Amino acid sequence: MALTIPIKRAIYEANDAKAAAIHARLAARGVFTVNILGSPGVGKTSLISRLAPLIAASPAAGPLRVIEGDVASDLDTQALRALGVEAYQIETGGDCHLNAAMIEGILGKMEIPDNSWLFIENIGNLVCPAEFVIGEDLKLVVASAAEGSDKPYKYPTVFAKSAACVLTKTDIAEAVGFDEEFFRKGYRAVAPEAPLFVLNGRTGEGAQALFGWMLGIRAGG
Ligand SMILES: Nc1nc2c(ncn2[C@@H]2O[C@H](COP(=O)(O)OP(=O)(O)OP(=O)(O)O)[C@@H](O)[C@H]2O)c(=O)[nH]1
Ligand SMILES: [Mg+2]
Repeated sequence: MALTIPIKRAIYEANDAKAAAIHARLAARGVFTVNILGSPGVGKTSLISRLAPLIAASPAAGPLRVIEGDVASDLDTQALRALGVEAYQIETGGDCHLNAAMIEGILGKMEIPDNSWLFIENIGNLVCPAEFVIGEDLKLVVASAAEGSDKPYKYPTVFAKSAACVLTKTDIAEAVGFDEEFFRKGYRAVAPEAPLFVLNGRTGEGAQALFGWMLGIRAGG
């Protein structure tokens, strides 16, 4: 224990410094970086695929680049590329979160135009990814009806650190017994000021409201 704490602190401090340098470099070129967090299968890639056409339809808002984080496979990157999205894969080979060094590595292989949106889909996990900054302007946490209504109570850190929550799969709320009021109460307790957007990742319903909010935040609102 006495040894573990200083080592952990050193890991966080080294990561924080690298992430701050990444953020400074990207922000200087007007790149807006969003770290997308949430459990496996919650709808993170669906969210990106729903926002991508809205971004493409607003050329003044800047182009989109995506970094996909997964323990293994490039399935999400291939799915996004099939939609015409420029996506790049990080395979962690076992690590349960992305860190700043991984982002620095992949950025060296990417061409990111000035004023781009940079979406980074983190590893599906509600715990570790919340502990590592990776150069983002903001975190977005995705939660789904299928995971149950109690997630903000059980994993408060990721909800508290995110600028907004996106709730997916409410179309199957009844089938899975999701109590949206209880979920909202828990979320409100850990993130009193942050908005909650409902998104159907299959139809795209709700994506416009989320995108409008992101545009406002990016513009400094
Ligand atoms: N019914 C329903 N299904 C959804 C919704 N959003 C996503 N899905 C489905 O949920 C499954 C997982 O979605 P993904 O977007 O791949 O989830 P993910 O969070 O990127 O998954 P990982 O990258 O594996 O962590 C897919 O079959 C989607 O079609 C939704 O709002 N409603
Ligand atoms: Mg995914």
